[in-house]
Amino acid sequence: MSNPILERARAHGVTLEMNDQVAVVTLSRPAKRNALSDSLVEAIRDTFQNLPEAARAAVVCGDGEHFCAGLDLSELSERDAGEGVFHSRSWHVALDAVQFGKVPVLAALHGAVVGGGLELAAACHIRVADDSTFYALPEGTRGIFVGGGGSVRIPKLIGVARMTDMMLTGRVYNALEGERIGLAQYLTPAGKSIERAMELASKIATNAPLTNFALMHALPRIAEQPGDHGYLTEALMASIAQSSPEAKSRVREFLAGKAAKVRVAD
Ligand code: 1HE
Repeated sequence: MSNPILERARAHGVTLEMNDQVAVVTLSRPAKRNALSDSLVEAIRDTFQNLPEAARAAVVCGDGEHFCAGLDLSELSERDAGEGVFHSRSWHVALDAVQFGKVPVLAALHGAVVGGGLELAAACHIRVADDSTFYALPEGTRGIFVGGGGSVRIPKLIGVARMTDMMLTGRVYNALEGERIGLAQYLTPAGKSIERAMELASKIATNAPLTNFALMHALPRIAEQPGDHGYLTEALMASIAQSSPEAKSRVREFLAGKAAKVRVAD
């Protein structure tokens, strides 16, 4: 890999491999359970800001027994209030690079998905968990608060009440409960989340790029707009997407009986 920014990210514990059109991004600090040090957060930002042109989807996963243990607590000790604000804002930039980057991102989860690890997972577009996955927000019990966009993103997945409970009581959700309440959209047997995420990513990579763009960049903004504004944004986005040659040829293929029908999965 020749990009020096990606080389630096690799040296700081984030590796990137291309698997056909899917960028596989791995948190690679297993001895510390992929705890998010400042340099790891920077490496996530740099990797997602510099995905290869060929990437059409990405999967983010963690090396070792856990997806991610959250903030590296060893770096927390001496930060004052001002430094804390800038630290949190640097996470916002990094996780925005995941959510609002070039391609849809799937999180392949296993083991601990806690604190900042859950904030990272929540910045992804789809979460695929395996049976070993568990979720927690131990910030409450550590005397701190989320700082990586979790208070914006996590209530959108599970609601304010459940997030409040997780933080007030230290409640840990297991894999099945996590899927049931909306922390993950897919659940696989242990060790299979990466495989399933790769299958889904390969499928997503074949979508029309403008449709993927609309889902990543327009849908979350429309969902935040007053309904009346949302209808207008939706109409604009829909007309841009449907006017692309790609959309027209896909619809022609269906009408000619050459495209896949909608079917219930096996
Ligand atoms: C760490 C961290 C970490 C592990 N920072 N070093 N996050 C937490 O409060 C979660 C804290 N971690 C844990 O509860 C557990 O480590 C796990 C459940 C994730 C994994 O348990 P286990 O038994 O597999 O590993 P371990 O033996 O606890 O940890 C292995 C090593 O990783 C050990 O270091 P060692 O030098 O003694 O080998 C741990 O100290 C180290 N380690 N987690 C630093 N988090 C933007 S704001 C976000 C705010 C938050 O994320 S708060 C939540 C922080």
